[in-house]
Amino acid sequence: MSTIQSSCAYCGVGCGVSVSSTQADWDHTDVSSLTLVGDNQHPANHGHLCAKGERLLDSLVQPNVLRYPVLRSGKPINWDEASSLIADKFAQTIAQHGPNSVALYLSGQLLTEDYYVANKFAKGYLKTANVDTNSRLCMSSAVSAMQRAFGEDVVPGCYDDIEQAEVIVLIGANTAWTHPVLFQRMLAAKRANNTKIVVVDPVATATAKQADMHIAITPGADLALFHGLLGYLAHNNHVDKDYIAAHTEGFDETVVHAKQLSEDINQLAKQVGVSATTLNQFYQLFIQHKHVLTASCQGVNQSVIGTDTTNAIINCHLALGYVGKTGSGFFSLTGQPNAMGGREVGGLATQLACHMGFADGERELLANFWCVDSVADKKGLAAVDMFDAVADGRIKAIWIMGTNPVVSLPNSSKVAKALADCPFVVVSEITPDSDTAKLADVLLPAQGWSEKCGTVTNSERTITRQRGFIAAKGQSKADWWAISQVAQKMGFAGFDFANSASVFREFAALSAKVKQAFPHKVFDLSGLQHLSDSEYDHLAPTQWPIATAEQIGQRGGRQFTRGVFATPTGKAQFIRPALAKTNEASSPHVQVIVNSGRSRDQWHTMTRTGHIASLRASIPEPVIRLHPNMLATFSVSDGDLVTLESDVHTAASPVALARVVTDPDLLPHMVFMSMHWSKQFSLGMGVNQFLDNRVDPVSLQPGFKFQTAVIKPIHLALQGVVFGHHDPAAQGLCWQVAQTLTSGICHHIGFRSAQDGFAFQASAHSLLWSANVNGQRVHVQCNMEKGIAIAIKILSSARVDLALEPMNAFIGQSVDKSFIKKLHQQINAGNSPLICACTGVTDAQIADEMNAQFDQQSFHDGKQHVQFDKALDAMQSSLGCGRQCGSCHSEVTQCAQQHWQQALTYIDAEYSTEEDVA
Ligand SMILES: Nc1nc2c(c(=O)[nH]1)N[C@H]1C(S)=C(S)[C@@H](COP(=O)(O)OP(=O)(O)OC[C@H]3O[C@@H](n4cnc5c(=O)[nH]c(N)nc54)[C@H](O)[C@@H]3O)O[C@H]1N2
Ligand SMILES: Nc1nc2c(c(=O)[nH]1)N[C@H]1C(S)=C(S)[C@@H](COP(=O)(O)OP(=O)(O)OC[C@H]3O[C@@H](n4cnc5c(=O)[nH]c(N)nc54)[C@H](O)[C@@H]3O)O[C@H]1N2
Ligand code: SF4
Ligand SMILES: [Mo]
Repeated sequence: MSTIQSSCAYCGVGCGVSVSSTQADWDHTDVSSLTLVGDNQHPANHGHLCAKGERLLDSLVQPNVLRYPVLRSGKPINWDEASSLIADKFAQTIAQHGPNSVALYLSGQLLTEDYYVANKFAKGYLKTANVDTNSRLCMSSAVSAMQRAFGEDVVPGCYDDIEQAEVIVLIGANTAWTHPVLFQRMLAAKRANNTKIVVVDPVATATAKQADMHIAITPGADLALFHGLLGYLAHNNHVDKDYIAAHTEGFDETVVHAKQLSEDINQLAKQVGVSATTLNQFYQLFIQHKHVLTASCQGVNQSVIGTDTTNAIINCHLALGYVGKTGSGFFSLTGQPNAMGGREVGGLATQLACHMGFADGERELLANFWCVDSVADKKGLAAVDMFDAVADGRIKAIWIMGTNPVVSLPNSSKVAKALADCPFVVVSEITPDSDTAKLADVLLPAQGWSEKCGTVTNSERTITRQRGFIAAKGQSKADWWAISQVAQKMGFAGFDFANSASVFREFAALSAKVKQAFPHKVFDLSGLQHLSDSEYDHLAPTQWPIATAEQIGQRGGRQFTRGVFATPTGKAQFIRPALAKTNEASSPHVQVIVNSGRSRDQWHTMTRTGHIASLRASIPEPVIRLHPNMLATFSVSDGDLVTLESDVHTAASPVALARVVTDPDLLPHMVFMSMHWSKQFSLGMGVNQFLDNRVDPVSLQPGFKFQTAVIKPIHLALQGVVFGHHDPAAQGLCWQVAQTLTSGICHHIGFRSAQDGFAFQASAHSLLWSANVNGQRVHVQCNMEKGIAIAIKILSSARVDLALEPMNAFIGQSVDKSFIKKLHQQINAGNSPLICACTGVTDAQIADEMNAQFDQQSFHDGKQHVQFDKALDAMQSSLGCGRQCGSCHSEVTQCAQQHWQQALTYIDAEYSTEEDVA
């Protein structure tokens, strides 16, 4: 048995994984001979993983992997042809229209080596800074705020602060689902040290439910909340005057405004959306405790006032004098595994490598280092502007790498049209199925996680080696290699890298030069510039700054601890927010605010997790969560299908976007839809087609979380599921969602006209009958070929709840009397929703076990003495649910509570009936 250490492919927690193989030869290992566990040596996770991390190996068994370069016509070509074609097209476009007519759009899921080479290619040789990344949609408000306050994009704290904090405030972060391993660490700190967890989120999320305090904030009011806090601290004389005087600038101007805001606490509380008592309690936490850690994520970043809001949070820590001190200060939770690495190499159009800007001295240093006359002379176009420029023809050739912008950018239909019309689109992907890949003129096969090799940097500045452990499929190549090929074909020197180690060494050497020239910068990889190939291969997780080789494998620790910052004066900056701005509705006809984000078990546009049956089971179809009070306003009921209508998108003949699920955890007037759905999985596509692309003026990050739209019900005559053969282009399909099961794929379908529904895949060789699911009449059609079931269609007037896996097992069986009887029974049995993805435990199993516990306890101790906590514990011990990765803990508890309550109500009813009879 041999083992390789690597890092998880998903979120910015950056967990280490250990992959073991029973075969000695790693190059030819197939996935089935591998096992994966959390790396207990890794400082980020100490062996823990979440449900997505645990299923990393399943993600490799993809239905459709891209194996060779291919043209839009479908014609495969070889790498030599592909790189020549790209080099020619880019060179011609630049010759005719100038360097800014081309662009690269990258991703926080690329490795640092890929990112470095892409930046060198564009900014150093193509002479354009039109290189942006999906991190613009993700981290740029935090980046801009840290640059403004600290002078550099440097997260001061580290994960160890979690155990040192007395209070952890999570702002706009559903950490229980999105950074699960860190959240488990926070819960452990809560159990061990009584750490208070506070969640600021308009939604009572799974995270909020496990917190000590939930501030159900009015969307966008975080700025008022934290600017008000600064005023409150000043009013109460609870600011560190010495620290402010010695280490900061701009306090006086900022605090004047803050004090005005907090003067009338009742008015402020109203603005924030909480009671004055709650607001006072929240503010007092900052006075009563020294060690308060705040951590923010997309609820803050993805806002048109995201940068000001983040600075308002940082201002409070500066006023308290707590930046870079143990267990306190500001922390930014990064989204993607290498969002931080991308920022280090200058992945954003608004910066150059190693945290440099476009000042003359910085550009000169870079040009000298790369041995070119000059580098790009000004900032390039950021994501949203970049695709606007593609749409209006300013950009004529674009290379998209490791991201799916047709799904993930706001106003996505415009992005799709822009790419369809763009003269030359290159997409580097691991699958040909992504919505963006479908629009590529040249599609390049990239090595994915498990094949590729390089480094990533997580939220706390720790660099971890991502190591390949499977032979690359077909002709797939590292992204840095693909860029280097094209660069060489264009005649550029400096792209003859032998391996990823040589790319990394060059980047670290550049960092050393930058540190030498600008010693106030914190970012420093000098200690890594002389790594040999073998040292690079064996590099242990290392936190930057790394000044000397002796520091390899160590933790660089907290930054700005001595109050010296990376600004020209060395002092941190208070930033006065532009208070005139608010997170206004984009339309005067406010109907609902559309909030969007993540689900627990899926990753982004689902290209890597949509095919994993166990991760698909919890939310099989796209849903829009809606407060129950709003159902009447939109004339919809739970389970109905709807679409949205907004200023940017009014579909002429709309298909259904999502199914309504009522959710009292939301504020009224707010709906939530996940960002995950796309054309690849759902005919209705995703939420981004309805969102406008307004951005924060400083960070240029889109305000995804606050948009307005109208809900439109879509009435279907028939809807249901088809197992086995499916015709996606059939007439009248208005709802179509593909779901991978362990044994195949089924499709959720719907028709506006009953005629179309009955006609769907009608065949002379089919059996037709009706059945009953929970009292609901359904139509069954079983198509056969040579006596074998090839398709089973179930349709009804409303949603049909079926156990999908056992239903699909009937496909491929001989159709005889016993088949029909069993199928009929299976349909009648209906279904129970999945609650825990790790163990596969369903609602029905939890109900059964809770009822059994209830009966047992009431038998022994009497009905008056039953204890929920005891039953919950016994149920979890028996079923194992909620105890593996822990991210579904709150859903398991809620589900158990519901069934417990039912059991109690049932008993009450029994008692009252008995009494009545008596
Ligand atoms: N399961 C899973 N985990 C992931 C990812 C994934 O796709 N799936 N993606 C990763 C990536 S790239 C990222 S960026 C992170 C994102 O991680 P998070 O930011 O934690 O996730 P989101 O669901 O985008 O949004 C967080 C919360 O912001 C809240 N919010 C909306 N408006 C406001 C507001 O005005 N104020 C406040 N305070 N809150 C508001 C939403 O209600 C939501 O609960 O997750 C990472 N982890
Ligand atoms: N409405 C709404 N929209 C959002 C958000 C939101 O909260 N709400 N969140 C935004 C945020 S924070 C983010 S980070 C983005 C994420 O959005 P995207 O970046 O568009 O989403 P992914 O699905 O991660 O796309 C990554 C693509 O890269 C491919 N890939 C995987 N590995 C490799 C590789 O090694 N090389 C190459 N070349 N390709 C690879 C995958 O197959 C996949 O298609 O979405 C943003 N969009
Ligand atoms: S928390 Fe989960 S998704 Fe994030 S890095 Fe760790 S295992 Fe991967
Ligand atoms: Mo992100």
